[in-house]
Amino acid sequence: MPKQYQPGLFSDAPNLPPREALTEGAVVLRDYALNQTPALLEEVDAITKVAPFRHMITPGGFRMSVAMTNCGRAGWVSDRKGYRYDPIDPDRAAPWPSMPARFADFAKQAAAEAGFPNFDTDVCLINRYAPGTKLSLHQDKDEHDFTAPIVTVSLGLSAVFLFGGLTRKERPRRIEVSHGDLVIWGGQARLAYHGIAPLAEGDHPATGPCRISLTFRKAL
Ligand code: MD6
Ligand code: FE
Repeated sequence: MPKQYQPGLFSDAPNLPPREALTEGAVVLRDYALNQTPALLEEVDAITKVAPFRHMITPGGFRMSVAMTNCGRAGWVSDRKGYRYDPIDPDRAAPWPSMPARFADFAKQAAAEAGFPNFDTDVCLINRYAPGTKLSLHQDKDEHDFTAPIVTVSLGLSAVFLFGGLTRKERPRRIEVSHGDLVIWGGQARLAYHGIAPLAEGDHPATGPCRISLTFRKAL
């Protein structure tokens, strides 16, 4: 059966608002990146030609289903020793590709729009999700500086973003994120639990059968 363009996971839902506050310090900006998605994806292509997507190993010894790479002054890496930011790509024994100016400028503008002016990102983690791939609920706490927000950009297939509270007990909200949507969290929400539900099958004109996310942090 040929795969069809996926109009949205909830195609019978009414139009979603361009801006939706999730909690104090966390907001969804829908379509915010839409006019820049071709340029952002061109940068992803250039980065992954140098530092290809790979499946990292968790400290517990499992292969992550999300394929990852990085650009910037360091990259988020996971292996048997743990999680960390490393200025060297361990697969290539070389520095990560540098952060494109377009990435840093875009992240700064988006963070300001969400109420976090002067966001000075130094790391961009690039994730690729195939259908069935998920990212379990977790907190981002490997960064040195929790005063800076996290800015995530969704490209390609839609996904359900899980956004919980500051404890694992709080049941996460399920937010549909589509091509060009941003989720930004910081301030009181900086350590909120979050994740991605298993990706549905589909094919997107911009990415093919996958979702790509960019997550900008200030890690160092
Ligand atoms: C996303 N990614 O891909 C969200 N966090 O939309 C993450 O939250 C994330 O991929 C920490 C480490 C790796 C990740
Ligand atoms: Fe995360």
